[in-house]
Amino acid sequence: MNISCNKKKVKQAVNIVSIKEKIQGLVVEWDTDGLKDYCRSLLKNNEESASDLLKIIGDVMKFVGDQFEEEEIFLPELIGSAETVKAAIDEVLDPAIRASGEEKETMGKVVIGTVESDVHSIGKDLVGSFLFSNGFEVYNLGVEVTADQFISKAEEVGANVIGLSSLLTMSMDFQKEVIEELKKRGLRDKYKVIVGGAPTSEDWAEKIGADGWADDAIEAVELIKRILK
Ligand code: B1M
Repeated sequence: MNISCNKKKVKQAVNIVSIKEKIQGLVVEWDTDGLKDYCRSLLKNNEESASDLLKIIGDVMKFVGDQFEEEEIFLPELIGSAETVKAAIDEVLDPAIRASGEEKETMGKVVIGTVESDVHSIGKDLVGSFLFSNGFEVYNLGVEVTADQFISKAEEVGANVIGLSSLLTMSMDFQKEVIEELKKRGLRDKYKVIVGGAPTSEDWAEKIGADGWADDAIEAVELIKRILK
């Protein structure tokens, strides 16, 4: 590898670090307009892609989550950061990904949501955006989604996959409930069901009879590509 190529790689790495620092600052300050404007300017100047910005924002939220767990910050601060991130994803990054993916042939239809009783949306939204940017048609049903809502939407749009997110130990059983409800309605074999979210695991997915489990958004895309092959 020549020197100029190495220099370019170092410059790229430095850029990513400074972009992440800037984004982290805006998120912890709850500067929603600042974050949206900064993301817009990075996209406009082709300095970063929407998918890479989503990855950076995911890392920043993990940092904020760790601070909360270590009691460095408290619930109101956590909510402020989460709302700031959500606005940037909903209003800037998701539309940018959708605009760039318009011409893509669909890889499959995925109905995704956070299960009943659980309001955590950020991880599930990242998974939805990554799927979309990889050519899937995504129906994001939001949070506190019931088994009936998942199944009705899947039936309505002719989905291939139902994706169930859960961030609470107490809401994990609702993932199982969706699978049981599919069985009751004689629809289990019609859909691939994948599960994810921090308290879930490969063992859990196997235990409840899901078709797969993914640790993060990138793995979720790979998993769905694999099981639909
Ligand atoms: Co909540 N919360 N929260 N929270 N919150 C957690 C999850 C918790 C671990 C914090 C803690 O106490 N240590 C804890 C759960 C403990 C447990 O049950 N195991 C917790 C709790 C207890 C609660 C409340 C009960 C607090 C209260 O009110 N006393 C309450 C729940 C209310 C309810 O749901 N009914 C609550 C509320 C909230 C806020 C509203 C303040 C906010 C959510 C805002 C929002 O989402 N719009 C919030 C947040 C932000 C968190 C933490 C700090 C961060 C979650 C997050 O966004 N992470 C979280 C602690 C933590 O994770 N460190 C915590 C970033 C995101 C990118 O990662 O969501 O893990 P994650 O998603 C990843 C993977 O998990 C995976 O890919 C994603 C991207 O890489 N993934 C999938 C997720 N879904 C997937 C689906 C897939 C595949 C992969 O396929 C379908």
